[in-house]
Amino acid sequence: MTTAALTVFDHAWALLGGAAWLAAGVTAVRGRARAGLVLLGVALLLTLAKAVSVAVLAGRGWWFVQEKVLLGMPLLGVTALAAAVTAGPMLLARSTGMPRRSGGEKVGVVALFAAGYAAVASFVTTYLVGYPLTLPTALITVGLVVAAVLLTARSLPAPGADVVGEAVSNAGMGLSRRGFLGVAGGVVAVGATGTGAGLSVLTSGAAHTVGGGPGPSRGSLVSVADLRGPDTPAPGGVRRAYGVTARKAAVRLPSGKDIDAWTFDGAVPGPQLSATQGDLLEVRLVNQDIDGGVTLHWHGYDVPCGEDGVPGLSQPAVAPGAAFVYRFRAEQVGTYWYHTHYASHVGVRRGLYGVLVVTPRTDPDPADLDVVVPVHTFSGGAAVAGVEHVAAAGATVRLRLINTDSDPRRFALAGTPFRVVAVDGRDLHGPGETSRTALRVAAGGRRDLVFAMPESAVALFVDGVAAVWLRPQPGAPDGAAAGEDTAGWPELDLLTYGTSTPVPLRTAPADRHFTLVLDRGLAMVDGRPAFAQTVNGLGHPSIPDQLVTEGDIVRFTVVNRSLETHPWHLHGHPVLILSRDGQQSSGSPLWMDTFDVRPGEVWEVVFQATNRGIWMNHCHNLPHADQGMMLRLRYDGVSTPFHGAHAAGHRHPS
Ligand SMILES: [Cu+2]
Repeated sequence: MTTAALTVFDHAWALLGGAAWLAAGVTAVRGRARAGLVLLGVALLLTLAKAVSVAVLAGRGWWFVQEKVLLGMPLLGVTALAAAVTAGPMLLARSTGMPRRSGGEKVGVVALFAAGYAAVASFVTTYLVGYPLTLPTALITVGLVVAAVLLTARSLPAPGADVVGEAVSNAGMGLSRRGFLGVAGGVVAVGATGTGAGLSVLTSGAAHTVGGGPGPSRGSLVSVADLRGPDTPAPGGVRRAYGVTARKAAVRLPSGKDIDAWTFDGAVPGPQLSATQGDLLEVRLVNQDIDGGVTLHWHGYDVPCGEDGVPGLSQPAVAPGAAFVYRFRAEQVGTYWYHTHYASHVGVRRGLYGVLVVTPRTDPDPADLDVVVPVHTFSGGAAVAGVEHVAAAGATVRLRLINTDSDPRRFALAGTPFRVVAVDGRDLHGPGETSRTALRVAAGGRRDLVFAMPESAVALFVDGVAAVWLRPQPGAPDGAAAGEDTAGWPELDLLTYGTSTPVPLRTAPADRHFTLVLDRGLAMVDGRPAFAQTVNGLGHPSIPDQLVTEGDIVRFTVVNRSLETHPWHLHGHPVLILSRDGQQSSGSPLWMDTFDVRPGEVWEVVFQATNRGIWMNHCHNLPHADQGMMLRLRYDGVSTPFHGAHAAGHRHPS
């Protein structure tokens, strides 16, 4: 069973168990002993089921169960046991008409409620707090459960007295009528929760984590503003100057619908920026009328930090009427894209993105037809649909697939075998031919496919819809490709695709190792409490910076505790995939800048810190990033003079 399914079952057992325990308590108060006995049995079974699911989940990793093992299960276990040994005999005696043992009844009923509160508390701590469990959280939880138990005990009628009405009225209105809070309840509730709350304030606010490496040195600071690209091309390269204007424009989608888009140069996608390896790219961005601001971030391209286009971190946002010039050498060959990084959950979705393709200086095997497919979804439909190309039979075709959305996309190429020659811009080693396999591409990710054009039509399906057609001659029929049911095709697993070749980084000991546990929970985001997308229980900008030293070999363990997919994206560095859920990468070395961590998955990745700066490290589901799921990787000795959107302690403009 998948870890995600186990998590769902664990939630279910906790909620159903809580309901059964509370129902048993209410039934016992009402004097319906037989029903109470049945509910007690059901509650015990559900508690047992929860214990089993927690035990299995523990085998998947401590991150998935820490709060359950340390807090939820002990609370539930103690109270369930107490309920079984006190309420069990009492209900059995009552339902069989045996003489009542005076005094024990109330204890049994209170124990049933206590188990119910514990089960609910177990669910709430998992759902709202998660990993890591902190002492303040544990104190607050225990304090609230004990207080609820004491309140219940005080509100219950004396043994033999009647009945539900009184209990209910005590619970509901007794507060003002009788001073219903007991001294003990007050002390426990206020004491534990107050201490917990106080501790949580005192212990919050770590500025950075060091991942087992040394802390910050007192070395002289370099500003990211000075980490700019060269202003000359590499020998043999040329200077390629582009001007790109961000502006609002009406755009007609292939569906025929007109939308009010935010564009680069009035089109979506924006202009394709092309270069040959070694060229100098010089891109002058002008913001005509995009409120708030705009920047250009070179997704997956390892530019110097000052060119990275993160507002408030590597530059100020480019305000309406202002401009910014980006300069960097096109050293990396491959398929990339650029997009605004200012309130990007809004800006990219509305159209502020474009394509960047860098080709090798000498290509021994150039494609006859080279097609870029930047998939983007607007509320009025897709930006890629109904596209047609012609390539003569036998011609080499290269498709550059780019997912510019915030959700994963499923691509399927029907009508021909193909090879996946590059992932996230980086060439694969020994990619074999495959056919009738689908490609899942993370938000922000890219795949380059190459195939020889057959004598019949080829269709590229995106999420089950034929979006791009390639025909051997104009008007050639759809043929067999049209009828392919690509939904049933298996997904190509890149961890086993291609052939292995040694990469020293794979086995080198890590200088620093950071664990990122992704989840949802209550956390502060930009100074406000929210049901946030969290990293290690915290939301941006409260998540500590990850500190690295230039040259460090840095390992990430990325754990997804949540029930949503998180496409993880580190700026400025590709990461080498080591394993997913313990399965080692055994195919081609797999370098990615955006990897999809699905619910319940654990990824191990490694990279070398060779690009000085302060870099965003975030979920590329852009609404998730906005809801807290982003942090910074900071090189020792680097500072930023900018502040705002992505600097710590400032409100994210949106
Ligand atoms: Cu996410």
